[in-house]
Amino acid sequence: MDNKKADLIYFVLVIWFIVALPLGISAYDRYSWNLRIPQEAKVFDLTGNTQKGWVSGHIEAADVLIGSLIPRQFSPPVITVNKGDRVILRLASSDVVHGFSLKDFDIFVNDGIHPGKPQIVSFIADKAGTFTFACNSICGSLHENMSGTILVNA
Ligand SMILES: [Cu+2]
Repeated sequence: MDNKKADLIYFVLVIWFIVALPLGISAYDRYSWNLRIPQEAKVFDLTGNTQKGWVSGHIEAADVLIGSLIPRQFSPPVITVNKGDRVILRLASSDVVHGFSLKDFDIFVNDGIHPGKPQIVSFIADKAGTFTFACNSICGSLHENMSGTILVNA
């Protein structure tokens, strides 16, 4: 085999690794996340942001920047479920380290929700009522406003 051919094969292999490895990792990541989520569960995404508080849905840092240029209403999220539901919250951060507490259901994320490293919390909504969740990691001047509601219908 001449050198040029070997170079080309080597080049293709390197490119293949550069492309395939991250794709493989993210596919495996998604796969293993889904394994941890039961089919019947009610799944909600919440993203913590120092300016907007808890925001419903999955939001990247760039979306928040664009969102602050275009005035968009961010109201504290209300999550509505039925009594007996298995509730799964996927918690993410768009900026700094946030925390999460829902003390009525004994849920506390103590090691923080770091940007790029979402956390899952899971519980059974075994009592009806209106419950408040918050951020339990001091994340900025608006930390006190960082809350939302879980409404459990009987
Ligand atoms: Cu926070």
